[in-house]
Amino acid sequence: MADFGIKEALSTLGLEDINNGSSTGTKWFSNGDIIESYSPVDGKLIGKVKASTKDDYEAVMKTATEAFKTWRTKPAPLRGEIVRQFGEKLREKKEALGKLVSYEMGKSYQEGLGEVQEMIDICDFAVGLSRQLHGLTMHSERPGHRMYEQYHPLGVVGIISAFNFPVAVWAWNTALAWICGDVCIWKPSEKTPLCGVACQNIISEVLKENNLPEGISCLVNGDYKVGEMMTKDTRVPLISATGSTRMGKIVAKEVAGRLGKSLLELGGNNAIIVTPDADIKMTVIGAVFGAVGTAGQRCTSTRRLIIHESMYDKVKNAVADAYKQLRIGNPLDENNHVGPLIDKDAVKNYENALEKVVAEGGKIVVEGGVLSGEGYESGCYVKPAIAEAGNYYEIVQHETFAPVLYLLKYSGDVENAIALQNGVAQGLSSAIMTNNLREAERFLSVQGSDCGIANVNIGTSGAEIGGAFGGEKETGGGRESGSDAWKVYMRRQTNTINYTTDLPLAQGIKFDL
Ligand code: UN1
Repeated sequence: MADFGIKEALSTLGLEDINNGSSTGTKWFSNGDIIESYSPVDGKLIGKVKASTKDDYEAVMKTATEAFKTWRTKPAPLRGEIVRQFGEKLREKKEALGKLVSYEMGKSYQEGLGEVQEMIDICDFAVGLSRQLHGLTMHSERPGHRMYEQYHPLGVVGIISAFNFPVAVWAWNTALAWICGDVCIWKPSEKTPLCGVACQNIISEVLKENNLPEGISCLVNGDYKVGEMMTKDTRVPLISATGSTRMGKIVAKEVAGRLGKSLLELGGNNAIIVTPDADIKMTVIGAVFGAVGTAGQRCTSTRRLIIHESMYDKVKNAVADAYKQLRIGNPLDENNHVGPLIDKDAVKNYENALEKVVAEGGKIVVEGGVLSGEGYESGCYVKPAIAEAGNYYEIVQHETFAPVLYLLKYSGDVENAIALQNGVAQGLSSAIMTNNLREAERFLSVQGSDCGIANVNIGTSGAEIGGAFGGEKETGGGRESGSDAWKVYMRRQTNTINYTTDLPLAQGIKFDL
């Protein structure tokens, strides 16, 4: 099989056969078990990473806590300058890192590049923000008093990220946290540990070149047990966790139990509503990319198409026809649209979902199946499938993290479609395809979509970093990346200064001595 430049990419990113998984910036160590990273692309071992032990974690935490004391005193625009340099390095390494993302995670090379672009974009955004960490000033009710608020950094931010966006989600968090004056400890998914090591190698160059102390950018590796060290740790005021709702509920409970803050970005069950006024061509592109992009493993992936009965057959046939054009295979080969699922467990979940939807009475429109034979040796390649289903089906109520698209029919008004769209436990992304202003505005109104993201004439996935990203209900309520998401990484302090010689009390209370 062609190498697709993987060897070169691994060397550009400073990856070795066996890598230490704990780092405080430029220093590396690790005493835990070996995590092997196999590519879902060809089933080959890419490399190994040594997990972090409790002692490794303690060493990292101690260094991070120390680093915070100096990092927080550096003016925010100077912290922004470090993030600017990081963005520059990412530009240099974009192809190599995009390739590694594609090879270790399985998404298409184009999507791998897109993910690195999201990192670059958030760096640019954070650089600008580093001069805009604004607080408000208020008018005091007392004469000769001044009142204002300011934002201070929180301390050590713990980042737990998922396999599906193995590099970008870390960058969303860490770029903002750094300009805010926080230091970060990142635990990447144990399914994509090399992406974590590669990112740390990139930032370590910037840290070295600027003579920065150890502890600003830290990495730990391992399974949920390492995650637990972070969630239970009172030295971590904020945990930002991305992953399943099941994981999020455990993290939320643990962190809330110690009154820490958590920023949760969990499962989605995203729908596109297709109204009688939809543009079919746009609908097909939005739905197909949404459903099969990243092999259906984005939290924003389109899981449900809610189609008006008058358009139902037309849309169903058009989407099914488009599926015939999909080429499934090595994601590094740019002729292919769909790569593998992350591993064989994911394949099993996909198969279970298809079995379940049929058992519940659903009808298969585009047949699924696991691919085998030449090019599919890893056993992780599956055919994107489409099934007609009911919104009330148990399987439709859950997030199927695979390329399975459920078709639902609605009749009457757009309100009926919105009710179906909102009738699930998750609330991340949503979309409506319509050229009808009334329908679009109703979808966006207070009685409309209950999701964190609501799009008109765009699919459910592929959000830009400039907006706040996240969702409601079982998606966890967190907001990351753009808009004012930076505020989560800081603590707000209200300051009132009296510049008179009297001490008047608020609310006009008299207290004379
Ligand atoms: C995720 O799947 O966790 O909106 C993040 C999108 C991407 C991010 C997805 N920008 O699809």
